[in-house]
Amino acid sequence: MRRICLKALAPLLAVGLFIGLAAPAVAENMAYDFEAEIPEAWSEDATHQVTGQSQVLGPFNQRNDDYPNKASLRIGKESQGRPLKVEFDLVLLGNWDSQGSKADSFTVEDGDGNELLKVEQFPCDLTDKDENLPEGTPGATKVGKRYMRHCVLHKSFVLPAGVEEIVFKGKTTGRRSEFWALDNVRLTAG
Ligand SMILES: [Ca+2]
Ligand SMILES: [Ca+2]
Repeated sequence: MRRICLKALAPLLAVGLFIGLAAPAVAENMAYDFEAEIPEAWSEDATHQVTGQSQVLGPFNQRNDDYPNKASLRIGKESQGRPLKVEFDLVLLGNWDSQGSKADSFTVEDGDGNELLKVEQFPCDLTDKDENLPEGTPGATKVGKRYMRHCVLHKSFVLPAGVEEIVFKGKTTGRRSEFWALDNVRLTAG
Protein backbone atom coordinates (compact mmCIF):
# COMPACT_ATOMS: atom_id res chain seq x y z
CA MET A 1 0.00 0.00 0.00
CA ARG A 2 2.75 2.36 0.98
CA ARG A 3 4.62 1.60 -2.24
CA ILE A 4 1.57 2.51 -4.31
CA CYS A 5 1.19 5.80 -2.49
CA LEU A 6 4.79 6.72 -3.19
CA LYS A 7 4.33 5.84 -6.85
CA ALA A 8 1.29 8.06 -7.00
CA LEU A 9 3.21 10.87 -5.34
CA ALA A 10 6.16 10.66 -7.69
CA PRO A 11 4.63 12.76 -10.51
CA LEU A 12 3.51 15.34 -7.96
CA LEU A 13 6.99 15.50 -6.49
CA ALA A 14 8.42 15.85 -9.98
CA VAL A 15 6.04 18.73 -10.76
CA GLY A 16 6.89 20.37 -7.44
CA LEU A 17 10.58 20.00 -8.14
CA PHE A 18 10.11 21.43 -11.61
CA ILE A 19 8.22 24.47 -10.26
CA GLY A 20 10.84 24.89 -7.56
CA LEU A 21 13.65 24.86 -10.08
CA ALA A 22 11.80 26.86 -12.72
CA ALA A 23 11.04 29.83 -10.45
CA PRO A 24 14.61 31.07 -9.89
CA ALA A 25 15.62 30.31 -13.49
CA VAL A 26 14.29 33.71 -14.59
CA ALA A 27 16.47 35.42 -12.04
CA GLU A 28 19.49 33.36 -13.01
CA ASN A 29 19.09 34.63 -16.55
CA MET A 30 19.23 38.20 -15.29
CA ALA A 31 22.43 38.19 -13.27
CA TYR A 32 25.34 40.09 -14.73
CA ASP A 33 28.90 40.07 -13.40
CA PHE A 34 30.45 41.53 -16.60
CA GLU A 35 33.29 39.02 -16.57
CA ALA A 36 32.53 37.76 -20.09
CA GLU A 37 30.90 39.18 -23.21
CA ILE A 38 28.21 41.71 -22.33
CA PRO A 39 24.70 40.59 -23.36
CA GLU A 40 22.90 42.71 -25.97
CA ALA A 41 20.30 43.70 -23.39
CA TRP A 42 22.85 46.28 -22.19
CA SER A 43 23.29 49.55 -24.07
CA GLU A 44 27.04 49.61 -23.40
CA ASP A 45 29.68 46.93 -23.59
CA ALA A 46 32.86 48.63 -22.39
CA THR A 47 34.32 46.99 -19.31
CA HIS A 48 37.16 47.87 -16.96
CA GLN A 49 39.25 45.93 -14.49
CA VAL A 50 38.99 47.55 -11.08
CA THR A 51 41.77 46.62 -8.71
CA GLY A 52 40.47 44.51 -5.84
CA GLN A 53 36.98 44.30 -7.36
CA SER A 54 36.58 42.49 -10.66
CA GLN A 55 35.66 43.39 -14.19
CA VAL A 56 32.91 46.01 -14.20
CA LEU A 57 30.64 47.68 -16.76
CA GLY A 58 32.04 51.14 -17.29
CA PRO A 59 33.52 53.49 -16.36
CA PHE A 60 30.95 56.22 -16.97
CA ASN A 61 31.07 60.01 -16.70
CA GLN A 62 28.44 62.35 -18.11
CA ARG A 63 30.87 65.28 -18.42
CA ASN A 64 33.59 63.45 -20.30
CA ASP A 65 33.08 62.67 -23.99
CA ASP A 66 35.58 59.82 -23.80
CA TYR A 67 33.15 57.79 -21.70
CA PRO A 68 29.46 56.91 -21.99
CA ASN A 69 27.12 58.82 -19.70
CA LYS A 70 24.60 56.12 -18.88
CA ALA A 71 23.89 52.43 -19.08
CA SER A 72 20.50 50.99 -19.84
CA LEU A 73 19.28 47.43 -19.49
CA ARG A 74 16.33 46.09 -21.45
CA ILE A 75 14.24 43.72 -19.37
CA GLY A 76 11.91 42.60 -22.16
CA LYS A 77 9.34 40.02 -21.22
CA GLU A 78 11.55 38.08 -18.83
CA SER A 79 9.88 39.63 -15.81
CA GLN A 80 6.59 38.01 -16.89
CA GLY A 81 4.66 40.95 -15.55
CA ARG A 82 5.97 40.64 -12.00
CA PRO A 83 7.80 43.23 -9.94
CA LEU A 84 11.49 42.44 -9.67
CA LYS A 85 14.01 43.15 -6.97
CA VAL A 86 17.05 44.76 -8.56
CA GLU A 87 20.37 44.64 -6.72
CA PHE A 88 23.68 45.97 -7.93
CA ASP A 89 27.10 47.10 -6.85
CA LEU A 90 27.64 50.77 -7.60
CA VAL A 91 31.38 51.15 -8.02
CA LEU A 92 32.48 54.71 -7.32
CA LEU A 93 35.90 55.59 -8.68
CA GLY A 94 37.47 58.68 -7.21
CA ASN A 95 36.21 60.62 -4.23
CA TRP A 96 32.49 61.22 -4.66
CA ASP A 97 30.99 64.09 -2.67
CA SER A 98 27.83 63.84 -0.57
CA GLN A 99 27.51 67.59 0.01
CA GLY A 100 28.89 71.00 -0.85
CA SER A 101 29.51 72.63 -4.18
CA LYS A 102 31.08 69.44 -5.55
CA ALA A 103 28.18 67.18 -4.55
CA ASP A 104 27.42 64.31 -6.90
CA SER A 105 24.41 62.08 -7.42
CA PHE A 106 23.39 58.83 -8.99
CA THR A 107 19.93 57.88 -10.23
CA VAL A 108 18.16 54.92 -11.70
CA GLU A 109 15.16 55.58 -13.94
CA ASP A 110 12.78 53.59 -16.06
CA GLY A 111 12.73 54.08 -19.83
CA ASP A 112 10.21 56.94 -19.47
CA GLY A 113 12.39 58.91 -17.08
CA ASN A 114 10.54 57.99 -13.88
CA GLU A 115 12.92 57.85 -10.95
CA LEU A 116 13.35 54.44 -9.32
CA LEU A 117 16.32 55.17 -7.07
CA LYS A 118 18.35 58.22 -6.13
CA VAL A 119 21.69 58.09 -4.34
CA GLU A 120 23.06 61.28 -2.82
CA GLN A 121 25.14 59.92 0.06
CA PHE A 122 28.46 58.32 -0.73
CA PRO A 123 29.93 57.03 2.54
CA CYS A 124 33.19 55.94 1.01
CA ASP A 125 35.94 55.26 3.47
CA LEU A 126 38.97 56.26 1.49
CA THR A 127 42.36 56.15 3.13
CA ASP A 128 43.44 59.14 1.11
CA LYS A 129 41.05 61.94 0.21
CA ASP A 130 43.18 62.95 -2.74
CA GLU A 131 41.36 62.04 -5.92
CA ASN A 132 44.55 61.80 -7.94
CA LEU A 133 46.55 59.18 -6.10
CA PRO A 134 50.14 58.45 -7.07
CA GLU A 135 50.93 55.54 -9.31
CA GLY A 136 51.50 52.31 -7.47
CA THR A 137 49.19 53.03 -4.57
CA PRO A 138 47.79 49.64 -3.52
CA GLY A 139 44.19 49.32 -4.63
CA ALA A 140 44.26 52.18 -7.08
CA THR A 141 42.75 51.75 -10.54
CA LYS A 142 43.85 53.67 -13.60
CA VAL A 143 41.08 55.56 -15.38
CA GLY A 144 42.26 57.83 -18.16
CA LYS A 145 45.57 59.21 -16.94
CA ARG A 146 44.71 59.10 -13.25
CA TYR A 147 44.97 56.45 -10.60
CA MET A 148 42.10 56.50 -8.17
CA ARG A 149 40.71 54.48 -5.36
CA HIS A 150 37.20 53.16 -5.39
CA CYS A 151 34.45 52.10 -3.07
CA VAL A 152 31.42 49.93 -3.63
CA LEU A 153 27.89 50.69 -2.48
CA HIS A 154 25.47 47.78 -2.62
CA LYS A 155 22.10 49.15 -3.74
CA SER A 156 18.68 47.68 -4.36
CA PHE A 157 15.22 48.78 -5.41
CA VAL A 158 11.98 47.24 -6.60
CA LEU A 159 11.27 47.43 -10.30
CA PRO A 160 7.51 47.80 -10.83
CA ALA A 161 5.80 45.18 -12.96
CA GLY A 162 5.73 46.05 -16.63
CA VAL A 163 8.86 48.24 -16.67
CA GLU A 164 10.97 47.04 -19.57
CA GLU A 165 14.03 49.28 -19.32
CA ILE A 166 16.29 50.37 -16.48
CA VAL A 167 18.55 53.40 -16.98
CA PHE A 168 21.54 53.96 -14.68
CA LYS A 169 22.84 57.55 -14.64
CA GLY A 170 25.52 59.32 -12.70
CA LYS A 171 25.89 63.06 -12.25
CA THR A 172 29.37 64.01 -11.16
CA THR A 173 30.99 67.41 -10.85
CA GLY A 174 34.34 65.89 -11.78
CA ARG A 175 35.14 65.26 -15.42
CA ARG A 176 38.33 63.28 -14.93
CA SER A 177 38.34 62.62 -11.20
CA GLU A 178 34.98 60.90 -10.60
CA PHE A 179 33.63 57.89 -12.45
CA TRP A 180 31.13 55.16 -11.78
CA ALA A 181 30.72 51.58 -12.91
CA LEU A 182 28.36 48.67 -12.33
CA ASP A 183 29.01 45.16 -11.10
CA ASN A 184 26.95 42.17 -9.98
CA VAL A 185 23.59 43.40 -11.28
CA ARG A 186 20.95 40.87 -10.29
CA LEU A 187 17.22 40.81 -10.86
CA THR A 188 15.07 38.41 -8.88
CA ALA A 189 11.33 37.89 -8.79
CA GLY A 190 10.08 39.07 -5.46
CA1 LIG B 1 32.46 41.74 -12.20
CA1 LIG C 1 32.10 65.76 -6.98
